[in-house]
Amino acid sequence: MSTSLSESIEKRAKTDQFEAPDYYNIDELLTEEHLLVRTAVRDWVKQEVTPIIEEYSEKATCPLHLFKQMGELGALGPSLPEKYGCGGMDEISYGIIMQELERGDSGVRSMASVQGSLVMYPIYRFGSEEQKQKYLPKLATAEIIGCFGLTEPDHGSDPSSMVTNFREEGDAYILNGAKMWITNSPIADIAIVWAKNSEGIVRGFIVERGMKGFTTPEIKGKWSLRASITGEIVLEEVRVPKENILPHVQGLKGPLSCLSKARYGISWGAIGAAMDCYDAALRYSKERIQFGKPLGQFQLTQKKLAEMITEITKAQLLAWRLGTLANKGKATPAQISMAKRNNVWMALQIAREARQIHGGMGITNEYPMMRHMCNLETVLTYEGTHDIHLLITGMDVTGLNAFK
Ligand code: TGC
Ligand code: FAD
Repeated sequence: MSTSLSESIEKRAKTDQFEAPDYYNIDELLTEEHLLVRTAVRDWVKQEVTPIIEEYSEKATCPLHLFKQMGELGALGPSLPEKYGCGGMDEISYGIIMQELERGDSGVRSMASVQGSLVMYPIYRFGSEEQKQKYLPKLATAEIIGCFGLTEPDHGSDPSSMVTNFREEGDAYILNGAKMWITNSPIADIAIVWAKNSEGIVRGFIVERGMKGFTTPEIKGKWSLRASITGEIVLEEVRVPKENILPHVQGLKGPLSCLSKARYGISWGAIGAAMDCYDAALRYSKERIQFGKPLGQFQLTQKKLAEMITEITKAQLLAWRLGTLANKGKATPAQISMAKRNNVWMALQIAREARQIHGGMGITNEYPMMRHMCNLETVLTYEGTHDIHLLITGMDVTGLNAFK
């Protein structure tokens, strides 16, 4: 490592003075286990993510070495059972882990969300016992990396129109098609791929790296989520053994159930990004002097900070309540949509306001707002766009379906 890089890493490690806001004493609603998990992940983010993340983002490179460390932390599949090498934690702990990871960077949270909620969860929920034993322990430690292929070049918000298809041939299924915008695909050892048969029935498959006809070109040129690697999945007559189909689900509710799990995590994760921006802005507003007084003494700055903490507090309460429902298995997909939509939008607005409070300095990599802001444009789009989630709420309250 060059001296200047190691110096800058050391400086960033020292300057991560993050203090999480808790205006409504929400910590009192958390258990000792929740607080322990939070401390472990928060400390890890300070030591391992903050010092390097600007550099990796600028270079549009994924910090792959963090996967194994996240495995050791128990951040991959935290709420899946211990008997498969997973954390066996509750849904609030899972949410808190996502919050702390996204406080570091949305791309780092994405690495964990995809592995845990979109790869391990479908194998756990819809896989055979053999599949669970074969893949889950290795995914939990990041010995292998997975990705989730639902979106296609011509079918994003409307996955029911997917054209990726499979047919039966002897002891295998033959897959053809293409998936687009797939987090981790270029580095993945396995891919959960959703495809339709000639009758239009959607099934999930575990496709392994090395199967002939399976390729994963990288998508370059992203201004957002630059520390996360994204690619395509191309399937050309890929022969997938019959034992690699997910036996226990048919239809679109398979992939959509996985999305519910991941969207829940994002509703917590976005709070982390918002807290990081608010914390930076609050500190800066007390330090920066203009017109002979700190920025924080101007009413307009106070308005910005007061609105930020109000919105963060509302989002924290929404996530906590959703977590208590999820622990009882009672969080509905529509409730999850509301929290994902509200909390991501809230975080994006806070990133913008916090950037404004920093003036010109706010556009530099000395502060995290621009990186969070750019990342949050993706978070607003993936796992169902802002408007798709609004229409899910609209459908839930009216009983009328805007999609059909
Ligand atoms: P629809 O007829 O409403 O539903 C089909 C079946 O699925 C059930 N269902 C759900 N089940 C569990 N969780 C959910 N969230 C569910 N939503 C629907 C539904 O009950 C039904 O079941 P059944 O038994 O009756 O068959 O389906 P639709 O085709 O009308 O679609 C509705 C719509 C638009 C809401 C859905 O397609 C949608 O959510 N679209 C958005 C697509 C999306 O979110 N894509 C995300 C791709 S993955 C990703 O972005 C990963 S980023 C990862 C990272 O890096 O962090
Ligand atoms: P479109 O569906 O074309 O939507 C374009 C615009 O039209 C949006 O504003 C949308 O809200 C609006 N729109 C669409 N339909 C309606 C409607 N009925 N009413 C009103 N407005 C509508 N997918 C995966 O499967 N796996 C992954 O790992 C994954 N990772 C991703 C990583 C990144 C960095 C990104 C950017 C995306 C990722 N995605 C992944 C894909 C993501 O889920 C899709 O981008 C998203 O679902 C939107 O699809 P689309 O981009 O095709 O936009």
